[in-house]
Amino acid sequence: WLGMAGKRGALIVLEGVDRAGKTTQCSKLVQALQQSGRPAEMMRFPDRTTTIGQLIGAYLENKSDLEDHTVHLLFSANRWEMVPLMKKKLEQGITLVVDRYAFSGVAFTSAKPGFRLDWCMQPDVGLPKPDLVMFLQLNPAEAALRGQFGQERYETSVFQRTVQQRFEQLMKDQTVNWQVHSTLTGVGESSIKLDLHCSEMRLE
Ligand code: NYM
Ligand code: MG
Repeated sequence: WLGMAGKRGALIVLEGVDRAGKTTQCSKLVQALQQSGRPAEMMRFPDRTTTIGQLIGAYLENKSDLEDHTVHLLFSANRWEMVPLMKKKLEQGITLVVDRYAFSGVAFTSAKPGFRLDWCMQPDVGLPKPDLVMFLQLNPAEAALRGQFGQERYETSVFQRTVQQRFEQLMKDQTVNWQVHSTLTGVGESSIKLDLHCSEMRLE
């Protein structure tokens, strides 16, 4: 664990298209961290348990329709409402492993027609900036093995291909500490390098 000086926890985000295996890798990472004696907890976005999260959940399950800008802002609000808790935990020295963050917010909404990347990024400006963002790369062979998509909104191959392209655009941002991992090998803990100096998301 290079560069993890001081006692604040690290903010580690896992990103990727649907079915990339983020949830599994998040749990493994939390376990590995805990076993190495570092307090770690998992979080996920959207957090469907809050009032805002329930609106998002109904939308994703196709039980309600929401206007595209509106739901984008709800996803962002769902992150903002967790910021006080996230900051508290990080200050307590707890490392947070987060299943999706603002990058999913931008990648999914900007995959819809008529949405510009910079508009999509704006509501998340000022969120705690991750020390590391691990992008889980789902290769086509593996995707085929994982079978058909479920019933949730966005779960079509056509849409996911566009989402993947948006993620690739976002990964060009050199101010974000991106690391690409294959779903086949998963997230190894050896290669994690952390920079705990930056604190807020910016708009580049
Ligand atoms: N999603 C997730 C968004 O569209 N915007 C966001 O800001 C976030 C965090 O929600 N298809 C999408 C990506 C997924 C869906 O996520 C639900 P999950 O991890 O399957 O619960
Ligand atoms: Mg899903």
